[in-house]
Amino acid sequence: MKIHYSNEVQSALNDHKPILALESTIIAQGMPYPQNLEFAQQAESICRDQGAVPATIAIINGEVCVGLEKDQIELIARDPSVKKISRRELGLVLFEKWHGATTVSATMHIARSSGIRVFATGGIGGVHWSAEETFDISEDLLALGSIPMVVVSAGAKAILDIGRTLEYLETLGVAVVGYKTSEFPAFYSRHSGFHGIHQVDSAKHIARMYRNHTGCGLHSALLVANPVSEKDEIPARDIEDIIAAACTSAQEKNISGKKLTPYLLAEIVRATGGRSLETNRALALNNVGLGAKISREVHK
Ligand code: PSU
Ligand code: MN
Repeated sequence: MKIHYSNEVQSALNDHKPILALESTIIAQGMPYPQNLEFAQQAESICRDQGAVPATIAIINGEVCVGLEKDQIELIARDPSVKKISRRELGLVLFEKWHGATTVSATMHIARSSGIRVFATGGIGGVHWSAEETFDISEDLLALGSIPMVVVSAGAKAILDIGRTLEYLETLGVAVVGYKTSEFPAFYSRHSGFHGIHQVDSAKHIARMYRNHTGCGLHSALLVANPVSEKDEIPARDIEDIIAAACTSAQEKNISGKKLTPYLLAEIVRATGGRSLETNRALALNNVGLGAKISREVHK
């Protein structure tokens, strides 16, 4: 795979500086313009403040880009022709010379090929409600099962069946730890009701655990579940009905496949009058902050 590195990322690679991978589907399909652009810029500056070099990953004109220039981030944030690209579609988007925003699975693949070991997202994809009928299970899970990186996420998106997502993560051999919690967080909310995951309290310990994980010859990811802060969360009881209504509305409109997650997120933003967008931004930035700290520890 031919990769184009931004100047900033190229010099970080040369100088062996800590780098944090960031995805672009959260920008192009996960949030509306202009809040998405503001988010993408904030994510990069938080990362730099924490002492890591941000590598936002996307496909521009069929070229794999690790680290984006200002105008490229703007393109991803506002050009409606930017497609949502998961790992299996990489060859296709390169061949067609399209613009592509990379999901967790595609971002992990590219980051790993660049030698980047730590990645922060908002919430990973997983097993959707009614997956027993629709078979809608995100390729993110397979990438987590097969790429040995540290991935920081606010649990799994609350639009998913979290219990089944956790079971599937086990099947795939993904190591799951909670940052300062033993309860798997539910994206917008700190609590999911799924207790008993291993708690880790510092970036240093996560980096050590990751070294042990890969040292055992394991090729799966270490998923760090990082709950949104109390002040930014939407308690589960306030959002449950809204999520259920969004899922019903998607069913009625026959929205499925890769359109489903962006549709549900947008519906929830509409139904909460923008509150869920604020929470999404806060939780993703929180993950970037922790991801940058872990990346520094991993690079020591
Ligand atoms: N986190 C967010 N918003 C998002 C995503 C993550 O806060 O939009 C994206 C990620 O790119 C993830 C994708 O890979 O949602 C999952 O899509 P799907 O359910 O179609 O696999
Ligand atoms: Mn899907």
